[in-house]
Order: sequence, then structure tokens, then C-alpha cells
Amino acid sequence: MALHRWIYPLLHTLHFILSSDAARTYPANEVTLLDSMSAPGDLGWVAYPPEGWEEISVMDERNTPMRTYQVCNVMEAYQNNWLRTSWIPRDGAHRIYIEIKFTLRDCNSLPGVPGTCKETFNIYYYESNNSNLWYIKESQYIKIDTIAADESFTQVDVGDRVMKLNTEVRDIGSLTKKGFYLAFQDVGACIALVSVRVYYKKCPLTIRNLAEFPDRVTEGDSSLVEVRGSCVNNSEEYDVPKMHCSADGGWLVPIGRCVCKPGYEEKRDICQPCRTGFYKASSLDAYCMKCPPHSYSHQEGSSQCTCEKSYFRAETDPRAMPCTRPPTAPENPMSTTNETSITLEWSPPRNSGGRNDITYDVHCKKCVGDPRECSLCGSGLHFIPRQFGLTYTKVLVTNLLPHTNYTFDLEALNGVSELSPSPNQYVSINVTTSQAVNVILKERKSKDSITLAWQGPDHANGLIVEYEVIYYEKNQKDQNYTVLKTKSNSMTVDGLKPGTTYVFRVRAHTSGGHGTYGGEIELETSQEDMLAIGDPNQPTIMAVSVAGGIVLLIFLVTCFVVSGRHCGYIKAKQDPDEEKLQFHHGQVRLPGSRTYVHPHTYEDPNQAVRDFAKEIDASCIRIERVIGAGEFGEVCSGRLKLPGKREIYVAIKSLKAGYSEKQRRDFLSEASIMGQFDNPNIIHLEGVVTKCKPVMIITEYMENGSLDSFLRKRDGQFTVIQLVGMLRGIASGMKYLSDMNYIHRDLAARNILVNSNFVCKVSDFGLSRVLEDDPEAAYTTRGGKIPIRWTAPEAIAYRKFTSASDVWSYGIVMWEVMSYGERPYWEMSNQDVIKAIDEGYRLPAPMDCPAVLHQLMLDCWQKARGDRPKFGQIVNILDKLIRNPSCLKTLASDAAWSGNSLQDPCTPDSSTITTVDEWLDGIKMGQYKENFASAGYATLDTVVYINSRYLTSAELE
Ligand code: ACK
Repeated sequence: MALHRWIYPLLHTLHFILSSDAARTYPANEVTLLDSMSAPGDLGWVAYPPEGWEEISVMDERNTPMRTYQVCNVMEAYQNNWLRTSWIPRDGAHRIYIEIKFTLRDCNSLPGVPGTCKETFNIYYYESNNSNLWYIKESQYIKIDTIAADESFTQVDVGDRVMKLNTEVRDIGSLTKKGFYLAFQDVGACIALVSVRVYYKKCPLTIRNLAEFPDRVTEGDSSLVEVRGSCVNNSEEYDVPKMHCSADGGWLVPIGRCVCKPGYEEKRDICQPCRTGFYKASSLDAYCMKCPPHSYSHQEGSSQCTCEKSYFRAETDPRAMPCTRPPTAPENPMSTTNETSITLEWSPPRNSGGRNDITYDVHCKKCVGDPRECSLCGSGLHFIPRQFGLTYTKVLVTNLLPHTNYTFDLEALNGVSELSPSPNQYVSINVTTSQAVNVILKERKSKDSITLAWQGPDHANGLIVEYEVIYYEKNQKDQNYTVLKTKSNSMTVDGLKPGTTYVFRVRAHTSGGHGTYGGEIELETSQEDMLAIGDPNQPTIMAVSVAGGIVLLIFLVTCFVVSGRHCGYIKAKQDPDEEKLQFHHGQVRLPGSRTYVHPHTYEDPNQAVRDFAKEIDASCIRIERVIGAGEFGEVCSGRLKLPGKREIYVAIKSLKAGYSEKQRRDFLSEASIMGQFDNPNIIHLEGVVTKCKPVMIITEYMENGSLDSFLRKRDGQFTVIQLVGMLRGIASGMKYLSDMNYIHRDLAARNILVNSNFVCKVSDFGLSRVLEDDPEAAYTTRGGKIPIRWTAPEAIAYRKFTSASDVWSYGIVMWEVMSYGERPYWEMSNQDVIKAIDEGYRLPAPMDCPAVLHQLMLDCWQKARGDRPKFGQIVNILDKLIRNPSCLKTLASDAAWSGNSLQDPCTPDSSTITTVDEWLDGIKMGQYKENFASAGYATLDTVVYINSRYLTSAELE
């Protein structure tokens, strides 16, 4: 046929294009059912009428035949030429795609062709289960589309012209029969059908998140199909793995995942076993890890490492933790005997076994006879805080028998002690309880002195260091008592009032501790005319306080200059042969300081409120929410907007309805007390509402609420310096109060409020609060209600509330702060606390507490209140610690035991004080400059050598 002239050269060109066409490799998500280009042998397609479509094979460069079909009957009208493919199996696919590559000759480019020339052809399909149909009627076909060329060719000029193929893709969906036939209908065009590819789409096998998803044929419509994956070898489901297969063969939306089993780790979509020496304990761990110290794994794929010999792992130990050993025995056991109680102390074991969960058990044996026969102590003893599972290196043992030998075995344990077959290591300490000094043998009396003599105990517990004589005026113990110390067995007590009865008791102090006080003995001085003497107390008190002050100075300077210690605070303590400490009760007025006025001194308490608290118009207050409950009613937060001032947040305490007049007075007394204070560490009173109901007290708002709950919520979150900063604020507020002669009586972390900048402010000033408001307050034997754990012993015993008892409470607040809100004395009963304190027990240092802070606590808890530091001193000490944080590095748990005093925790800094005057000013004792100068103490060096006898002599007076 003549028109083949235009076709053949074209096919050669196509041959070139197609043989270099990379399109023969298909995407992974397409499954080819038929490809005319690569079909081996005859395609078996049927053309009719015979003069229509014609097969033309050309060879590609690999000599493979390429089958193409062409038709070009453009010269005659009414063409109807069919080309039908062989049966194509559906293969379970729901949607089939047909890709046709062809060229179409532009009719205009053919010279002399009639108007019947076409430039399109049609494509049809026929579904059938029969693969061998030899004839299908035209009317049975379903039309897919009419195909037109994007680019028809015009001139047969193939020299260097690059021909472009037309490629069209059509799809048919919702097929139901096993297969189908395709048919191409030509109605008078000039076409070369170069390739026909029939395919469907699938989501191909893939691994995602360690789960394998199988091949999945796509749906006919565009819906997503959820497919469940299965975990690859050595992995397990963490969350059911699922993916979604989209209509065009893509995997979408992976959900869930598998994880490698213990002993295996993920590497490029598979789970590989851990190497020897490595392990993976949990499927949730990402990688295998090296065996921790003192453990090994000899096999691949280990989920844990085995401990070396003599090393163990406790059940709750994390697998990554090194294997550990039981600790060695505690070290440096020491005992202090106090009558029939013993304080045992020791140092932590040299080797903790690699753990930090050390506890201590104390085992007690009672030994008699020679040779000693020992038996277990039984249950009569009382261990404070407990006998077993102690976390501190100190225990108080009470209820011991007097003059009895005891052996205490101190055992250190840790979390692996019970796993070890070897017995626990322990250290023993032998202790003998002491006996009292009971008998005063002789006496001599004058009008102002009494001489006593006594015999030491028969069985003293250690060498007698000194005797302590305590005396007081009969029936006046609560007011004034005196302690004297001497090394001899007799003493003359002078400076007494004539014709007055005094009560005396004596006890021995040995190297093993204090003995029991002997019984009370009453002695009366001889009579004399009282008028002639005047008030004998005055000169004595003056002399004693001046001498005492100078004794304090000398001791201070001695410590200060000799030890160069600047951070720790120095207690006034001396070691004379005979030392006299006067406990005088009365208020000390600092010159120039304001004094707080007790609301009860007002005849009309309402006047006190008017004097000290500003009346606020209720319309200026907006109550927002309830934040707690007080004794008298709710505590709310809200806003206060005073005319001409900025709006501020406030706390609002209101007096509940139905109150009595007394309740109203007591409620408002807090405002008349608070209103007298103006200090950054005291809660600030904004004012009161008394002219309408409810009656309200408005204070500044403290965003972080009370200190105890604040610390409990933030356990371990602050640096030591931050904690010391809080303590400094509280001490400064308390210094202000004590300077105003205000005694708080209920200083505790629950009564400190914290604002958003962590500034701590002392609060709770009501008159009735200690009695009514504080849930910690308990009734004492004397009927008062007192927060026992926070209160100094003299305040519990005989209501002696002073700034020094506030200092005791401050020491407890320090302990609460350093232990992040732990309850003082834990679960001990109030009675046990009172007993333990009386027997000398003191709270041990909280965990990670710097030694210098615990020492300060212990000083606040001195039994003799005169030995406690003043708030001013506490502020100075804390200031120094803040300025020199290296002092805080030594923890109480590190500090080697040395009696009650610390090893110097700080590196001494070079003092700027060089003269006696500077030094006296520095310690606020400037009024003694002249005394020192006139006594010839011109340089600090000479002051160091002043001995106590000089101080009590007239030389410095
Ligand atoms: O521990 P809190 O949140 O702090 O709960 C108590 C509650 O009211 C009852 O006393 C809180 N509270 C008392 N005064 C104030 C104040 N000025 N600012 C913020 N909260 C306060 C206290």
C-alpha cells in the first residue's frame, strides 16, 4: 500500500526512541498484565477486516522483535477497522490501567486525501471469563474513550528529527469477570500503535517501624485500605502496627510499631542480637549497652549482664547500674552517756559497696561478770529514732539500767546485703552507764553565801571532768536559775540573798558524758536587814553580764584570730575552772529600736486597730477565689485598687458570720500587731475592713503560699545557696521582730509565706493563734497548747517564751527547709520528742545538708537558752555563707566527728580587721573599747592571751 511510505520510516525512528526508552522498567507499585513491546512470540491479536490493521515487526538493537500495528486507509471513506487483543487475565485487580503509545498522521499533511480522513481512534473492552473467544460482536464492546493525538506528525522527514510519541493512559474500574479483551477501532485515520501496556496497581511489600506489610492490591475506588503489619524477626508489638494502602499504590499513615526484643537492637529494618559484653534489658531501650562495671555477658543477644563474683544486683536496681557489694563496717564508733541514756555515733563505712542506700542496725548486748557473759538486751530499751534501718549515723538509746555494761554492735547494710552469703560486717562499742552524785556531805552558810561539798559517784563512767551545781531560789526555778561548774568536790556559792532558801543539785560530768543529778537539797542563807542591802540582784547582774560579755568577747577573739574561721559562727563557751552563767529573764532594749506594743495594753482594742491598721473601703477590694481556711474564716485571694494607686494582688482573711466580740477582737489583733511591722521579711498589712461585714484583714499576696508545702512540692529543686537565701530572709525578719521585742512563739515553716521571687516572709501574728489556730499545737501537762516539735524545752516546761525560744524554733525551720519540708522528728510522738530532747538528742543533719548549717541548727538547740545565737548573729553567719559559698561544700555527712564542733568547713579568708577597735565594732561591742584600751590591750595579739580570770577581775571594769 502506497501510504506505507509514510509509516515505515517513522517506525524506524520509533524503534530508535523505544529501544533507548527506559520506560521498560516499571514502578514497583505497578503489576503488568500485558506489554506488547516485550511479549515473546506472536501477540495473537485479531484484526478485521484483513485490509485494516496490519502487524509490523521491527527488531531492536538486541534483535528482539518489536510488534507494532498500523493502519492508514485515509483515501477511502467509511472505514471501520478493528484490532482486538488476546484475553487478558484480571489477576484479582479491581482497577486496570491501559497505557497506549502511538503516533497519528495529521490529515492536512497528506496530499490529496479526502475530507473523510480522521485523526482519532476508539478504544473498547469486553469482560469475559472465557479466554478463547474467537468472535465478539461490535455492539458487545463497552467504549473506554476516543483517543486523539497530542502531537501528530506532518512530514516524513526523519533525518535528524526527534519524534515524540503520544502516550495516553485510560483506566477501567469495577471489573468482576476473570479477564477481558481490549479492542482498537479505526474509522479512517493514519495510526501507528507502537505499544500497549495493561497493568494494575498495588501497595508493594514494605517494612516500616519494624513491621512487615505484604503486597496489597489497591481497591477499585479511591478508598484507603487499612493493612495490619507483622513484626519482623526478634521484635515484638509495642503498638499494633498498621498502614493504609491508597488507590494509586502508595502506603500512607503508619500507626503503631514493633520494637526489638530484649537482647536485640534495630539496624536497618531488622533486629540484630547485642554483641558479647553488651546487653539490652528492655524492648523499649533503643540500643544495646555495654555491661555496667562488675558485670559481664558471654553470649550474643543478652538481655542482662551477670554480676562478677562477690558482686550483686538488688531486685529494684536498674540493669544499667553497676553490680555492688555489701558495705564494710561503720567506723569510729563513739558514745556519750547521759545518766541512763547513751548517744551512739559513728562514721559511715569506708567502703559503701558502691551504693548510696546505706542503713544501720544497732544490736545490743548486756554483759555482766568476769569473764563477761552477754545476753541480748531485750525489748525494754528505747531507740530514737529507731533501732533498725537508721539512715543517720546517730542514735539515742534510753531506758538503760544504771551502772551496767552494754555492748552495741553497729552494722552497716545496703540494698545487696541480704543477697550476699557472707555475714554483715559490724563494729562493736562497749558502754557503761553512770551513777548519780547523790549526797551532799557538808555545808556552811553565811548571809550571802553557802558552801557545799559532795562525794563523786561510786562507779563513775569514765574520768570525772567536772561537777555541775545547779541552784535557784526556792519556788523561783521558772524565773531564774544558775549553773556553776567546778573541778573540785566542793564549792562556795556567793552573791546570795540573805534569809533566802535556795535549792541545790549536783551532777558529775565525765569523759563518757553527764551523770544523773543528785537529789534536791534546800539550804537557807542567814538573816540580815534587807533594807540595808537594797536590791542585791542589781550589782550582781551588772557585774555578771559585763563579765559575761567580756568572756564572750575573749572567746570570740580567740576563735576568730587563732582559727581564722569566718564562716562558722562561734559560740560563747569557755573553759575556766569555775564558770558562772546567769539566766536572767527580762527584756533587753536596744538603744534607738522601736518596741512593739501589745494590743492588750490598749484599754479599747479597737483603738489599737485604728492606730496601726488603715481602714479600707470594701468597694476597693475584688475577691477572686478561696485559697484556704483560717481560724476565723476563709482566706481568699483578690485585688485591691486604692484611689490613685496601682491595682495589686492581695490575700483577704475574713471573719465568719456569727462571731463573738472576743473573736472579733482576737481576729483584728493580728492586724494591730502586723500593722506595727515594716520589714521586707514580714508579711505586709495593707489594711482592714471593719466598717462593714464581713470584717476583713488585707495583706500582700504571696504567690507560693506557705513554705512547708512549697518545699514539699519542689523537693530537691533548689541549690543550697537558694535555700540559705530563704533562711537568711526568715532570720532577718525574725531579727526585726526580736529587735522590736516581739516574740513569735509559733515560728515554723507552715507560718512562713513565699512570694513569686521566693522571698520568705514571717506571718501569723494573731494573739490566739498558738492556742487555737495551729494544728500542730498540743496540750502540755501544764494546760497550755504548744507546737511541741518547734518549741524550746524551757517554753514547753514552764512557758518561758523569749527570742531565744524563737531561735530554737528557727533552728527547726532551718531543718525543715534543708530537708524540703520533712516533719521534724518524723513519726515520733510528742512525748518521745520531749523526752529525747531532754536526754540530749537533737535532729541529725538532713540529707546533703552543709555541715556549717547543721552546726548552726545545733547551736539554736542549745539547752541553755543563753548559749543560743541571737537572730542578728544568725543573719551575719548566713550572709557570710552566701558571700563565701565554699563554706557550704563540706556536707554534714562528710564532716569528721569531733565532739560537737565542726571541722573548719571553710578556707580562711584574710581578715580585714586589724585593730581591737575595729574588731569590737565588728562584733557590735564598741562600748568596751575604752575598757580594753585602759587595760592595755592595744593589739589583737594581746587580746588573744587575755585569760578569763582577768575578765572577771576589776581590770576591765
Ligand atoms: O499553703 P497555702 O497556700 O498558704 O494555704 C494557706 C491558706 O492561705 C490558709 O492560711 C494561704 N495564705 C495565707 N496568707 C496568704 C497570703 N498573704 N498570700 C498567699 N496565700 C496566703 C496559705
